[in-house]
Amino acid sequence: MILMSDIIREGHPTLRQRAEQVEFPLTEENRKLAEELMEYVVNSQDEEMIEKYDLRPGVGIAAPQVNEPKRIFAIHFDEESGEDLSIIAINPKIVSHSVEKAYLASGEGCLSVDRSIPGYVPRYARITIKAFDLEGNEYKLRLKGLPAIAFQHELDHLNGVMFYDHINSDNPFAEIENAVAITRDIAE
Ligand code: SB7
Ligand code: NI
Repeated sequence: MILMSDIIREGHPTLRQRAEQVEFPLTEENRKLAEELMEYVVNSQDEEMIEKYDLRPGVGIAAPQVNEPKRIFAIHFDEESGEDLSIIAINPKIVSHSVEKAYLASGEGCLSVDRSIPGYVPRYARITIKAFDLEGNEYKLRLKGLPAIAFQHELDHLNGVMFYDHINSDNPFAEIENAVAITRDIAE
Protein backbone atom coordinates (compact mmCIF):
# COMPACT_ATOMS: atom_id res chain seq x y z
CA MET A 1 0.00 0.00 0.00
CA ILE A 2 1.02 3.60 -0.61
CA LEU A 3 2.24 5.54 2.43
CA MET A 4 3.34 9.18 2.83
CA SER A 5 6.95 7.95 2.59
CA ASP A 6 6.21 6.80 -0.99
CA ILE A 7 5.04 10.25 -2.07
CA ILE A 8 7.68 12.43 -3.70
CA ARG A 9 7.83 16.14 -2.85
CA GLU A 10 8.32 19.35 -4.79
CA GLY A 11 11.87 19.59 -6.14
CA HIS A 12 11.76 15.99 -7.39
CA PRO A 13 12.17 16.05 -11.20
CA THR A 14 9.39 13.50 -11.85
CA LEU A 15 6.82 16.10 -10.73
CA ARG A 16 7.95 18.33 -13.60
CA GLN A 17 7.90 15.69 -16.35
CA ARG A 18 5.15 14.97 -18.83
CA ALA A 19 3.92 11.50 -17.88
CA GLU A 20 3.70 8.72 -20.50
CA GLN A 21 0.50 7.36 -22.07
CA VAL A 22 -0.51 3.95 -20.74
CA GLU A 23 -1.04 0.95 -23.06
CA PHE A 24 -3.94 -1.50 -22.96
CA PRO A 25 -4.39 -4.19 -21.90
CA LEU A 26 -2.83 -2.95 -18.67
CA THR A 27 0.26 -4.68 -17.40
CA GLU A 28 -0.11 -6.28 -13.98
CA GLU A 29 2.18 -3.51 -12.66
CA ASN A 30 0.03 -0.69 -14.03
CA ARG A 31 -3.19 -2.29 -12.78
CA LYS A 32 -1.70 -2.58 -9.30
CA LEU A 33 -0.50 1.02 -9.43
CA ALA A 34 -3.98 2.29 -10.39
CA GLU A 35 -5.63 0.22 -7.67
CA GLU A 36 -3.15 1.40 -5.07
CA LEU A 37 -3.77 5.05 -5.99
CA MET A 38 -7.50 4.51 -5.38
CA GLU A 39 -6.76 2.62 -2.16
CA TYR A 40 -4.71 5.59 -0.93
CA VAL A 41 -7.43 8.19 -1.51
CA VAL A 42 -10.10 5.98 0.06
CA ASN A 43 -7.94 5.21 3.13
CA SER A 44 -6.83 8.83 3.45
CA GLN A 45 -10.45 9.83 4.12
CA ASP A 46 -10.94 7.18 6.80
CA GLU A 47 -10.21 8.40 10.33
CA GLU A 48 -8.91 5.02 11.53
CA MET A 49 -6.62 4.49 8.56
CA ILE A 50 -5.28 8.05 8.87
CA GLU A 51 -4.36 7.36 12.52
CA LYS A 52 -2.93 3.93 11.87
CA TYR A 53 -0.76 4.80 8.87
CA ASP A 54 -0.22 8.54 9.41
CA LEU A 55 -1.84 9.44 6.08
CA ARG A 56 -2.53 12.94 4.82
CA PRO A 57 -6.05 13.31 3.50
CA GLY A 58 -6.47 13.82 -0.21
CA VAL A 59 -9.39 13.58 -2.61
CA GLY A 60 -7.01 12.59 -5.40
CA ILE A 61 -3.55 11.31 -6.19
CA ALA A 62 -1.67 10.98 -9.48
CA ALA A 63 0.88 8.31 -10.44
CA PRO A 64 3.78 10.80 -10.83
CA GLN A 65 3.38 11.59 -7.11
CA VAL A 66 4.61 8.09 -6.33
CA ASN A 67 7.43 8.54 -8.85
CA GLU A 68 5.64 6.67 -11.65
CA PRO A 69 5.51 9.02 -14.64
CA LYS A 70 2.39 7.44 -16.15
CA ARG A 71 -0.97 8.98 -17.15
CA ILE A 72 -3.03 7.53 -14.31
CA PHE A 73 -4.80 9.12 -11.36
CA ALA A 74 -7.54 8.35 -8.85
CA ILE A 75 -10.15 10.69 -7.38
CA HIS A 76 -12.51 9.72 -4.59
CA PHE A 77 -15.01 11.77 -2.65
CA ASP A 78 -16.46 10.07 0.38
CA GLU A 79 -20.23 9.85 0.45
CA GLU A 80 -20.56 12.24 3.37
CA SER A 81 -18.64 14.86 1.37
CA GLY A 82 -21.83 15.45 -0.60
CA GLU A 83 -19.95 14.95 -3.87
CA ASP A 84 -20.45 11.96 -6.09
CA LEU A 85 -17.26 10.96 -7.86
CA SER A 86 -14.93 7.99 -7.51
CA ILE A 87 -12.82 7.29 -10.58
CA ILE A 88 -9.62 5.76 -11.79
CA ALA A 89 -8.67 7.82 -14.84
CA ILE A 90 -6.18 6.45 -17.37
CA ASN A 91 -4.99 8.60 -20.30
CA PRO A 92 -7.52 11.28 -19.23
CA LYS A 93 -8.28 14.41 -21.22
CA ILE A 94 -10.56 17.43 -21.12
CA VAL A 95 -12.64 17.43 -24.30
CA SER A 96 -14.46 20.71 -23.63
CA HIS A 97 -14.77 23.30 -20.88
CA SER A 98 -16.79 26.30 -19.83
CA VAL A 99 -15.60 29.85 -20.38
CA GLU A 100 -16.48 30.45 -16.75
CA LYS A 101 -13.74 29.79 -14.21
CA ALA A 102 -13.89 28.59 -10.61
CA TYR A 103 -11.48 28.59 -7.70
CA LEU A 104 -11.43 27.26 -4.18
CA ALA A 105 -11.84 30.19 -1.79
CA SER A 106 -9.47 28.42 0.62
CA GLY A 107 -6.86 27.75 -2.07
CA GLU A 108 -5.40 24.34 -2.93
CA GLY A 109 -2.94 22.03 -1.30
CA CYS A 110 -0.97 19.04 -2.54
CA LEU A 111 0.36 15.83 -1.02
CA SER A 112 3.66 16.64 -2.73
CA VAL A 113 3.89 20.10 -1.15
CA ASP A 114 4.75 20.29 2.56
CA ARG A 115 3.88 23.95 3.02
CA SER A 116 0.75 25.96 2.62
CA ILE A 117 0.78 28.22 -0.40
CA PRO A 118 -1.95 30.84 -0.25
CA GLY A 119 -3.76 32.12 -3.31
CA TYR A 120 -6.51 31.49 -5.80
CA VAL A 121 -5.92 28.77 -8.40
CA PRO A 122 -8.05 29.51 -11.47
CA ARG A 123 -9.70 26.42 -12.97
CA TYR A 124 -12.49 25.82 -15.48
CA ALA A 125 -15.87 25.80 -13.71
CA ARG A 126 -17.22 22.94 -15.85
CA ILE A 127 -15.42 20.34 -17.90
CA THR A 128 -16.31 17.38 -20.06
CA ILE A 129 -13.68 14.68 -19.75
CA LYS A 130 -12.80 11.41 -21.35
CA ALA A 131 -10.65 8.72 -19.77
CA PHE A 132 -10.14 4.96 -19.76
CA ASP A 133 -10.94 2.59 -16.90
CA LEU A 134 -8.93 -0.46 -15.77
CA GLU A 135 -10.52 -2.62 -18.47
CA GLY A 136 -9.61 -0.19 -21.23
CA ASN A 137 -13.15 1.09 -21.70
CA GLU A 138 -13.38 4.77 -22.50
CA TYR A 139 -15.86 6.82 -20.47
CA LYS A 140 -17.08 10.38 -20.65
CA LEU A 141 -18.19 12.58 -17.74
CA ARG A 142 -19.34 16.12 -17.14
CA LEU A 143 -17.90 17.60 -13.96
CA LYS A 144 -18.45 20.80 -12.05
CA GLY A 145 -17.66 22.19 -8.63
CA LEU A 146 -15.04 20.47 -6.52
CA PRO A 147 -14.84 17.31 -8.67
CA ALA A 148 -13.98 19.49 -11.69
CA ILE A 149 -11.28 21.28 -9.69
CA ALA A 150 -9.84 18.00 -8.41
CA PHE A 151 -9.75 16.56 -11.95
CA GLN A 152 -7.82 19.58 -13.22
CA HIS A 153 -5.40 19.41 -10.27
CA GLU A 154 -4.65 15.75 -11.04
CA LEU A 155 -4.45 16.23 -14.81
CA ASP A 156 -1.88 18.97 -14.17
CA HIS A 157 0.31 16.41 -12.33
CA LEU A 158 0.40 14.31 -15.53
CA ASN A 159 1.73 17.37 -17.36
CA GLY A 160 4.35 18.41 -14.81
CA VAL A 161 2.29 21.33 -13.55
CA MET A 162 1.90 22.25 -9.86
CA PHE A 163 -1.13 24.12 -8.48
CA TYR A 164 0.95 27.13 -7.46
CA ASP A 165 2.09 27.65 -11.07
CA HIS A 166 -1.41 29.11 -11.61
CA ILE A 167 -1.35 31.55 -8.66
CA ASN A 168 -0.90 35.24 -9.51
CA SER A 169 2.55 35.92 -8.04
CA ASP A 170 1.99 39.70 -7.73
CA ASN A 171 -1.28 39.31 -5.88
CA PRO A 172 -2.23 35.74 -4.95
CA PHE A 173 -5.77 36.84 -4.06
CA ALA A 174 -6.37 39.06 -7.07
CA GLU A 175 -9.93 38.81 -8.32
CA ILE A 176 -10.27 36.24 -11.10
CA GLU A 177 -12.34 37.44 -14.07
CA ASN A 178 -15.49 35.50 -14.81
CA ALA A 179 -14.99 33.11 -11.91
CA VAL A 180 -17.11 31.66 -9.14
CA ALA A 181 -15.65 31.01 -5.71
CA ILE A 182 -16.18 27.55 -4.27
CA THR A 183 -16.34 27.42 -0.51
CA ARG A 184 -15.71 24.19 1.26
CA ASP A 185 -14.42 23.20 4.68
CA ILE A 186 -12.02 20.53 3.45
CA ALA A 187 -9.66 21.44 0.64
CA GLU A 188 -7.33 18.48 0.74
C1 SB7 B 1 -7.21 20.84 -3.54
C2 SB7 B 1 -6.53 19.67 -3.36
C3 SB7 B 1 -6.62 18.65 -4.29
C4 SB7 B 1 -7.40 18.83 -5.39
C5 SB7 B 1 -8.08 20.00 -5.55
C6 SB7 B 1 -7.99 21.00 -4.64
C7 SB7 B 1 -5.89 17.33 -4.14
C8 SB7 B 1 -4.75 17.32 -3.20
C9 SB7 B 1 -4.02 16.03 -3.15
N1 SB7 B 1 -3.08 15.95 -4.19
O1 SB7 B 1 -1.87 16.42 -4.05
C10 SB7 B 1 -3.38 15.28 -5.37
O2 SB7 B 1 -2.54 15.56 -6.40
NI1 NI C 1 -1.38 17.35 -5.93
